[in-house]
Formats: sequence, structure tokens, C-alpha cells
Amino acid sequence: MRLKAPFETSSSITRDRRVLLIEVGSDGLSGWGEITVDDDPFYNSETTDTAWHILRDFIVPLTVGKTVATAQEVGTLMSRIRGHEMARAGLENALWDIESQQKDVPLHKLLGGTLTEIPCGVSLGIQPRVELLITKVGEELEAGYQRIKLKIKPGNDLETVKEVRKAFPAAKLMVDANSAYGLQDAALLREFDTCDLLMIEQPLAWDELYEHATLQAQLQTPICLDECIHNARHAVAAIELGACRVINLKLGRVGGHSEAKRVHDVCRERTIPVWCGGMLESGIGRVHNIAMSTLPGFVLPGDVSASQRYWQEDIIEPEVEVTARGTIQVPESPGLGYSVRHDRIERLTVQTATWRS
Ligand code: OSB
Ligand code: MG
Repeated sequence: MRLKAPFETSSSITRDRRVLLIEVGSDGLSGWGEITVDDDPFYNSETTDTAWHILRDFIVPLTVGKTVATAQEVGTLMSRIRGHEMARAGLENALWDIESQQKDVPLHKLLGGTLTEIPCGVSLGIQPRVELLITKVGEELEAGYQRIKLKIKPGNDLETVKEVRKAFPAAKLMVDANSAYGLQDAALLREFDTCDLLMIEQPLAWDELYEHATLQAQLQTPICLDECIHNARHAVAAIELGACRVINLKLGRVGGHSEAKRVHDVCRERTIPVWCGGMLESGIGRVHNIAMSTLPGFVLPGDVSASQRYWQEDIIEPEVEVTARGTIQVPESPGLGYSVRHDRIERLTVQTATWRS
């Protein structure tokens, strides 16, 4: 699927997404999940091709034809697989869709969600000129989005953010560095304290907690971790070490709804706010994000926004829409609450594989 506009971060530029979907059939029902990988290993270590390989050669043999009582149990079947969280999440989330249809409840209820409307923010990619960025920020605020995340990279960071702050003195702003800095940049990063930011997301290395703890001790602005957090143990370690004060929760990065609930719970017990991150998902991944975002610890606006910000035409119906007050109304029908557009998916499909027990 071609993005409406290329999305640039400090680690890569995405123009198209090769969307990897899983449809699971069980007990006469069908459930859908999205494997939220990129084509390159520049955000995390998985790629579209590694996910396909892990799915075909390991996840399928461990799971197809097996009996589980709940979606959560499929995680146990896959527990020998180390890493490859996004590949595992795709399957587990499809099973959650099936379980919610079987129990005739909306997915968000099955997950234990309580919000009926979720607050939305946007993530804006790096722009070539600050004037262009300021125009985009203005448009998103005008559309109602409750907070704006700016991607930054060395050379396009502090001055840009200061200009945006000057143009929008009251906006809820934050930045995301996608691991572009090191501790040697601490003096520069401290200057962001003057920009009144909600948080600075993943400034340092993707797998490094200790240095984030060192940096957080020198900053007033809360650090939010994204890339570093792959499970609830990581979340506990990060919080106890003082490596962050906020956590970005992504279903793919932590291996699916079950582990996401655990991360949510350990954060909530420690009064650490969480919010839902995004991976430029198609409607299927997006709808799973909406369901997760109803859990009570999701107290900050997430990177979950309208289908139309990404795609000319999405693969679900209706598309995800955002209200004028910057919220998404959570659907109340059983399962995902949106219909999957099989015809459109078929037209876009370039490769399929089917496994039966
Ligand atoms: O770091 O949060 C990130 C997109 C792809 C990979 C990593 C990230 C992002 C985003 C976009 O920030 C969030 C979205 O709008 O889906
Ligand atoms: Mg991020």
C-alpha cells in the first residue's frame, strides 16, 4: 500500500508498506491480525521477510491444528521462539479477534478496556523546511488532534522544535528521535527542557536502558521509551532504573495483546502513563490499536489517527475516523467492530500462503 506521503524518521524513509496480514480460521470463524514490520531492520530487527520465514517455519508448525481455550494460550505454544515479537503478535491478535466473536463481545471489552472514546495525536515525519512543518502542525491541530509528535534527527532538531513551539505556544508537543543520539549529546538534549515538551521519545540507542537512566537524571522533560521495551520485564527494569517516565506501547513490538496487557499493568501499578504507538498500520492493525487503547492506563493521546491520513483507500469499512475533538469512537459490535474488505485485500495481494491442519 502506497502512503499518501513519504514518512521520514531519523532511521528510515517509508514510501510504501508491504502489509503482511494473517487470517486465521477456527471453529467456523475468521480472525485478522497485521504483522507490523517494515521492509528494513532500521526500526527494530524484524523485517517483512524475516516475519514470513518465522511464520512459515516456526509459528505455523507450533500452532496450526492445535487446540487452545483462549487467544492468550497461543502465546504459550510459541514461547520457544525468542524475539520476533511482531510475527508472533500477528497470529495472537487474529486469535483475539476470533475469541471476541465467539464470546459475542467487542474486542476492547474482552481485553478489559473501559474507555468508549480514545484521545488521538499525530506523528509528523521529518520535513525539509520548518515552514512546511508549521503548516502541517497547524492543519492537524485544526482537525482536532490533541497532541503533535515531531520526528527529529541530528541537524533537524532543537531549532526546528523551538520554531514550532513559538508558532503554537499552547499546543501539546513532543519529539521522537528514534535512537539518533548518544550520551555525548546530553547538553543538546537538555536544551529541549526549554521547549515545554510532554516527553522526548527514545533519544538513545534502541537496546540501551542504562544510558537512558543516566540521561533522564539530567533532564526535566520525561523520557518515553519505544524501541527498548519488548515485554513487561523490560518495562519494570526501565521504570525501576529511572530510564523513562512514560512508555509508548506497540502491540507488535511486545508480541501481541496478552503481553501488551502485562506491560500496561506493570506501568499502571507504578503510575507510569502509557499511550499507543503506531507503525503506519493498515486498518487491520489500526483497529487492534484502538481496542488496546481503551485500557484504563492509556491516559495520553496515542499515535492512532484517521485512515485518511495514511491511505487513499483503507482495507476496512468504515475507515477509521477522528471526531472534531480529536477522538476515535470505539465500536461496540463483537470482534474488531469494522469489516475487512476482502475484495480490496485480494486486489492488493502479491503473495499468499495457506496452511491447514
Ligand atoms: O517510532 O513511533 C515510531 C512509524 C514507524 C516506525 C516507528 C515509529 C513510527 C511513527 C508513526 O511514529 C506512528 C503512526 O502514525 O503510525
Ligand atoms: Mg517511536
